[in-house]
Amino acid sequence: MATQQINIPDIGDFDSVEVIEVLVAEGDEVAVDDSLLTLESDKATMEIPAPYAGKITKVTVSVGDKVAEGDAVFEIEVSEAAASPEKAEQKAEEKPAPAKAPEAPKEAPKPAAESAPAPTPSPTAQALTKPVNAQSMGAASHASPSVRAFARKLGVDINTVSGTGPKGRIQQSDIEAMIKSVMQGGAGAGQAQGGMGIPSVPEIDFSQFGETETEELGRIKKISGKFLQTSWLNVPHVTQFDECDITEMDAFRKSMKAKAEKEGVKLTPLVFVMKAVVKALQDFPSFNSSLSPDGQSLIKKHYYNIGVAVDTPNGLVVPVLRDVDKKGIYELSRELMEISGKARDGKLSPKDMSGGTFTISSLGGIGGTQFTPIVNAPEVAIMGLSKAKMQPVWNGSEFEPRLVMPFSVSYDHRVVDGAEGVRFTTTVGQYLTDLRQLIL
Ligand code: CAO
Repeated sequence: MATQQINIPDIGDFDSVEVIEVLVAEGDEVAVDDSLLTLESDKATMEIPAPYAGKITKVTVSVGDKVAEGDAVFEIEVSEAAASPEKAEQKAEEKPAPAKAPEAPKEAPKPAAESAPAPTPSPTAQALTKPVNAQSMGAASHASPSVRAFARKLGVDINTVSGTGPKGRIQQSDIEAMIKSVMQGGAGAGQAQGGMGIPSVPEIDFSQFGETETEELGRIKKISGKFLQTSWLNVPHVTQFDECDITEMDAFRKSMKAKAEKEGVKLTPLVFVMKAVVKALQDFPSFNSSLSPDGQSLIKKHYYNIGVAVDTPNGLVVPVLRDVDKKGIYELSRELMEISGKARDGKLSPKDMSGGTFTISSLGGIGGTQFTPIVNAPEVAIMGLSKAKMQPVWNGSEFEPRLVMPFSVSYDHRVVDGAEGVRFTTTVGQYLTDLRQLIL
């Protein structure tokens, strides 16, 4: 074993070039041609390859240092095989370019123009993709200097990009695909994906498998899709499932149905749920809040506007019923009928859909046992109602037939913790089981 010093080789006309990446750390094993350093001048970026195989024993250079030809940057304990003149010769033969004499590496690294497209990985470039040490290589993001420069120019953190090249090497097209997916996700998605590098879904020509037909999404689906994706990506969701006994509530609702019809309204469980939810929001104010844009504080709202997801032929819309805490069951039923009718006729104004503090998505009229609704950000939580069914419930001495409604609440885990989440659903359930509690 012999220790050799690694110096900056001939780097052309540059005499003071900044180190922008140190790709190895002390203790790393490297092979000949593995990339050790990336340098960047105002004209080009270049990688300094290892002239020997062995173990790095000393790193004398850091990011931000300026280096010139001849500067000592590493010490390496050269492995037997590479140190042997026979093997070294053999290697030089195997890798005609760039050939490096162990004693005095003179081969100038190839500068890559910043705007140059990503080169097709050559055998040498592929060798660079071998992870020397994943930790010291900044999560082992393998990319050529020109691709790194391209990423930097566009403000993309290379470590967040998934490479599709050989051995996971990042190519210019990977960076372009990432930027494209962020742009297609809209402004919100840009915020959501900041630094997360969510890879795009591959484009597939489905016609190769059978006949297809392309139908453009409706306007509402296009708009709501962006909001849903933004929320899905921004909000760490937790969904709490629960169920409650609504036997008494439904008996009451049915007993009031005829009277309600005379008032010109149709009573469904949803309006009772709205009242129970508002009471629970008053008990748990964080569910009626929004996170400040910097994520550092909670904006608690002292008004209770409930958004109701309405299924329309054109897609999902969420009109808002205002001041639900101040309104009675008939008034709410009337408003719900009016606003859902307006939604189905495509006549909602932006004002009808703004100012919500909490949303309810009721699929109970259709079916289902449970589902995970997506928070209507910047609200903090959303409730999903599923279909109530008669079930045998043990009352302590016997099974009784009871009407049980499953429901779920998805919430932003940055705002609500799990214990609070289940306390909220338990409280809503208790109010729905015994509506008298709503007037206490
Ligand atoms: N369990 C059992 N039955 C229920 C129920 C529940 N949880 N919720 C409603 N029902 C019953 C109603 O009582 C009514 O029956 P009757 O006519 O016998 O009284 C029937 O189901 C139909 O109710 P409805 O759906 O017309 O009325 P609603 O007040 O419950 O809901 C509205 C109104 C606008 C929310 C609803 O029509 C709607 O659009 N729901 C779909 C919402 C949606 O798509 N959400 C998904 C969002 S995520 O993609």
